[in-house]
Amino acid sequence: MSDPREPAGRTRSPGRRAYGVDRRRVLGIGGALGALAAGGLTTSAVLARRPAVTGAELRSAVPLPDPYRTPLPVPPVLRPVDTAGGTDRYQVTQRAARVRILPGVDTPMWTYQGAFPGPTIESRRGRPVTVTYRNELPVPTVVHLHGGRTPAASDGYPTDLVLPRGWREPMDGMRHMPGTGGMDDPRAVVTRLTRTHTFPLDQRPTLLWYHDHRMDFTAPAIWRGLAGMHVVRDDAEEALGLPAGPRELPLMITDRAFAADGSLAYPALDPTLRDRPGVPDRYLAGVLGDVILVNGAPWPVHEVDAVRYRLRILNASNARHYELEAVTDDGRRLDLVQVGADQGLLAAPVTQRVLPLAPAERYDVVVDFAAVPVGSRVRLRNRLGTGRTREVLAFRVARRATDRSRVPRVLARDLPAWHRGDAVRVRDFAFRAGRMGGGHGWLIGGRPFDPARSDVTARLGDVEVWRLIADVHHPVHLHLVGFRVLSRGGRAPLPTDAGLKDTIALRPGESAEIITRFDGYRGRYLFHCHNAEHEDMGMMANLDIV
Ligand SMILES: [Cu+2]
Repeated sequence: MSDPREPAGRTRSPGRRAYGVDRRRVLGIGGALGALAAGGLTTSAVLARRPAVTGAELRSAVPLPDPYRTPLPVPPVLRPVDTAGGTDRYQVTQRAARVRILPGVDTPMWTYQGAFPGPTIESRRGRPVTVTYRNELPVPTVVHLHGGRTPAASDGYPTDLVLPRGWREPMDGMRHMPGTGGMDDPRAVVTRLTRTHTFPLDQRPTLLWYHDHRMDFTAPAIWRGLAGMHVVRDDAEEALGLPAGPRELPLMITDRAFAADGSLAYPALDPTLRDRPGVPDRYLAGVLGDVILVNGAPWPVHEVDAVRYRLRILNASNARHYELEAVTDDGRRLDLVQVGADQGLLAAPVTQRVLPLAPAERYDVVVDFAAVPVGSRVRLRNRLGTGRTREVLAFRVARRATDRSRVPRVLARDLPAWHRGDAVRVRDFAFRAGRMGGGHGWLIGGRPFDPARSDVTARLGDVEVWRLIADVHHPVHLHLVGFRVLSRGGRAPLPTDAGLKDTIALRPGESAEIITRFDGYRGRYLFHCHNAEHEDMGMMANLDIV
């Protein structure tokens, strides 16, 4: 039987780790659908069931706080070290730190600048930013700015590692490199200790986020704390009069689980995250935690005035999906007026009652607390959760106040209007578990990721339609470009598909069509599933823009 994972034309150098066999072995792929297949279900039976949850939940072994006691933190905005010459220059150190997440106990984490989430970077559209990342962690790192329109050299390709001091391996590409699943990647650009990324930020204003993207180890690295937010602003958006200042809240939602000593629980096969990637079979569909954190605080509460607030919501969870609704103490659901999507403002506001939020998706919504009695609460709840994971965040309405904010009927006129007829190509991609050697893996088009293989070559400036289909939940993310959703399941897109996206949540068994223009920069980029465990277990592909 031919092995579709063995790319044609690649030679195997003597002594090199055999890519296919070794990677399969280190991932323990023999039961990649273990979590779904528990109880002896076959793959087809699992797919027929269309599970509501993709992933398995870890249980914390430490007493958990009651919801809505911890104040909501807002990550500090990072100050540039230099602003000369029209560029804002930042320095960020990746280091281990003890972070107070649960009351009375510190949690050892891997952080940007000692905090979780990392500091927020605020920038202006078209004003370049450079960030020098310094790696003081014990393992290689890679930083990707999710949603950034970034030159390839600064995009954080998974093999463009920054090695820590003392890490032993050759610098020429990825040959025999420990901690990469035995992958070779001759195009990798590896540095030691630091790397400076250049972000032109010539893009629509929106909420981006930065996170680790290291080959095979993205999921545990993000889980340990390597994630932060980045807001891009411009004058036109500020002139709209949306709620601002303390009435604009960035909200990074994550789920985590904690061991008895307060440390983070995560089922890594190699807890050092040095050599052997992957998780036990039970967690191969994704790792879920039983504690919901917003900006790093468990089920926090935030005091608000009885006015409009702009909530900039990011799901930075590895695998957990949410369906958020805003519910008053007397059981009324408040409107969530969506003004923006992953890639910035909508053309016009769309009133939502529920926000389906897949990993890496963002929603920019305005919620009006004016009709909520002072002294009562509005809870942001997750309809997909059970027990405590139904709870996310509460707002306590403290006082009446004047409100000069508004939500204009027209928000933006610069949304791309691509039509099917503009597309020079239609491509099909299936995101599925599949046969991989003797077991299952997470595959795109039947193949697991190989950095050295060419998967998609697109011409700069071309418009393409991509047809995507999924078996279980797969949030599909394209680097570099935003896209619009043309259809879902052969029908019109959902109201929550409005605007310009960079991540689309495919639900079990669902197909969708997206349209995009490969615009910006030439070079090697990626598209992948943003279930972080799937991504680490093969569900990525190269996107070469030429
Ligand atoms: Cu996936």
